[in-house]
Amino acid sequence: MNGDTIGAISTPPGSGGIGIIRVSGPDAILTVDGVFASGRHNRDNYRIRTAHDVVRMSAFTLKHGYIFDPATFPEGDPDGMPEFVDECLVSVMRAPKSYTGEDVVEINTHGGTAVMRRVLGILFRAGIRPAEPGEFTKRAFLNGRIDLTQAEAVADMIQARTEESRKAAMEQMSGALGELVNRHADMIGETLAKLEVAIDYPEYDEDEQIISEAMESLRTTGEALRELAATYEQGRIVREGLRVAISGRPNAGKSSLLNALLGFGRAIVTDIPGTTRDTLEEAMEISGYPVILTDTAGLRDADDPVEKIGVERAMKEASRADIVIYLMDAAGDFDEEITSLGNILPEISGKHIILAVNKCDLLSEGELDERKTRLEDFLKEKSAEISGNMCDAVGKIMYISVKNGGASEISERIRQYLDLHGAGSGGAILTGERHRELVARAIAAIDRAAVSASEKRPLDFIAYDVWECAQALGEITGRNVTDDVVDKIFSKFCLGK
Ligand SMILES: Nc1nc2c(ncn2[C@@H]2O[C@H](COP(=O)(O)OP(=O)(O)OP(=O)(O)O)[C@@H](O)[C@H]2O)c(=O)[nH]1
Ligand SMILES: [Mg+2]
Repeated sequence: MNGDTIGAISTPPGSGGIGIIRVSGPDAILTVDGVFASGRHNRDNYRIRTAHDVVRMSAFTLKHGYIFDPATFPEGDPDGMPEFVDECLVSVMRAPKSYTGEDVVEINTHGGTAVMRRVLGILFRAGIRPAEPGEFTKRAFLNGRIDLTQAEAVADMIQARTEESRKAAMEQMSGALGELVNRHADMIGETLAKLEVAIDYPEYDEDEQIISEAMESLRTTGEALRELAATYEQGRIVREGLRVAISGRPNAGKSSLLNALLGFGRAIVTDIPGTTRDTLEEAMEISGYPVILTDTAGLRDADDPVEKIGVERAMKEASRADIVIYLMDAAGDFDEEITSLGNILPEISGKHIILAVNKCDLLSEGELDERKTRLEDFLKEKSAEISGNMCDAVGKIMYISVKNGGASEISERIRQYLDLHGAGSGGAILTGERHRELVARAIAAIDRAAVSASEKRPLDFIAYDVWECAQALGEITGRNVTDDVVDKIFSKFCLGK
């Protein structure tokens, strides 16, 4: 248990209907008691000093009253009243049944900057200290209320901007990931204990049997961890968002598409090729997932130095995207369009590509058919050199008109992609890079143990790798982590959480 009592504003900065100041620690109740007068006792100097309105509260109840500044009792006037700072509601949670596992008092004041700053100042003068970012949640972890994955999920929940991100955070906060990891950590722990016994008592000559049992158990854990590791890609989309770059030659209608997808005129659109020169990023939500859309400069051999940089950035953006929407201008010089497509294909071959021919409204049916044939013939010819993803896109070339609602067909494609690659039906998924690294470390240790076993190396070799696996798993849930790791995790939290 921590000896000191901490306090912070837990609601976001700025003005709001209410603001919550949270106080946690052994002196939480007494400290707030000393600066609070219940609505019944606020007119009576003697009652204010002696009623102990907060101390008398039962856990999980609310009391209405006033926060006063004890420094403002007038000197030399035994009947004098202190200054009332704000009208408020106070709630009490008693250890160990609270968020932190300690005594917690929350003061709901009006949500103004001056009010909350003043109340917090009064509490600091009364002896509590400012909480560090994430310190309430850190105490919940240190006091064993939650494991480390649950604590991290609290930060994810606060940051979640879309429905799927919220769901993933909720799943992890309820302990799904921690339970899965702990289950396997326990199994690994048992295996390790058996190996250690065998090492300590070599006279029982059962190594073969022990090793084969150990390998069986390691195999089970290895499979589960591999399955878990495979969810990271979904987890990354949930957490960081799906990156979608809009790419193509100047004037293809990229910025028009961005605007149409977003539903407002974010990017400048003109009929002058080379309008967009910088990359332009905007977040949106599709199917409950965060999607980061990027409009880019049209790809061409630019003379203008600024445009040149823009084209470089456009290429970079395409190469780091999950999905590249490649737009072609049906009404433009189609030979040029096809040549440019041929040039960019090798650069984006690993991506999921949505290939769309835009401005089809400008062509007659005959003209459009002619272009379709040219493009499809070109891609067939190229198909030997292009990757699976691209072949997939070739079969699904879109002929659209952004002017006439083509963006909704594109967002439907993105939706389909997310249905396939998104988080799906729940269960533990890996959203954090820290977790991914540790799972990979645990898998690597299991693989090494398997090699040692098959090469009939001494038991301690195997035991060392099993230990290493247990360490990695323990670091995920926080059963064994260094203070440095814990500090680093919680320092990323916001103040008051
Ligand atoms: N007829 C027609 N015009 C379109 C369509 N989509 C875009 N345009 C027009 O094409 C022109 C270029 O559109 P932009 O969205 O600026 O094209 P861009 O690809 O961003 O161009 P750069 O920024 O120069 O690379 C504008 O005049 C748009 O109004 C469409 O589907 N049909
Ligand atoms: Mg543009």
